[in-house]
Amino acid sequence: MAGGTTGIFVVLEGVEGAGKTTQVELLRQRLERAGVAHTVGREPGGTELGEALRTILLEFSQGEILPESELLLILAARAAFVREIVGPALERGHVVVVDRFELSTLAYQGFGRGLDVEELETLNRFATGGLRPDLTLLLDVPVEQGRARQERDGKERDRFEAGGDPFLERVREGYNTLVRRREDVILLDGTLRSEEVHERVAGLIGSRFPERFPETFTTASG
Ligand code: T5A
Repeated sequence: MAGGTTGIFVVLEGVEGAGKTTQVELLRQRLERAGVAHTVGREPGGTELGEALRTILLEFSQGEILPESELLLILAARAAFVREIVGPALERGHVVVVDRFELSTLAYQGFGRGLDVEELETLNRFATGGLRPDLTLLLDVPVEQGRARQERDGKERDRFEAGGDPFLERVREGYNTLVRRREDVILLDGTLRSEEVHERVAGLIGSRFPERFPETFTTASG
């Protein structure tokens, strides 16, 4: 288990509009129905400091944020999130489900912004104190499909989305490179219907950690 604790740490990843938030919510509902103690969160965010930094990261418009500064703001939020939320929840034996974590940093700040990926891994370890997810599920959708979903919602472009398609294409390719390097990251087809993606997510988690979930967790609709 992550960091020698008793809980399970699961992360949802993917480009904008891949369906992470939807899947975190469906999973939260299913964990609740199954009576499994859980904590959900998102990055950047999850703590008072993290949410304040999230506002800067997504909305700052008074000038440029350099990639190095962006990285350090993200890591500052992560350091708080891990120590105040994730670590204590894992200690209590919770299943912790998080919308984005360190893989986002490698994909966005590494492959997207061009910072050195190995250096990012070192800095990530500093921010997390070495805590790693037990399982990361990468929802893959084409960039234009993710954007179309957001446009359908009327969502305004944030500072990352303003990077445009070439930036987001590098991020998506980065994710797909990382998934080939990492055994703890599993690729899922995010273009399927939400309910279908959810059944796959629940099935994967249930079969990966059978000791933690009642059998009903993996059967249809939990
Ligand atoms: N960031 C973050 C970094 O650069 N580095 C880091 O280390 C970290 C942690 C956070 C930003 O921060 C950056 C990356 C991000 O740009 P965010 O708002 O948390 O921003 O992330 P977004 O990806 O922009 O969030 P979205 O909410 O837009 O995307 P989701 O969560 O992937 O998508 P979701 O679930 O909200 O769905 C979007 C729409 O699609 C529909 C939903 O109903 C919704 O309308 N949908 C589907 N439609 C059809 N089929 C499906 N399977 C669907 N799933 C969802």
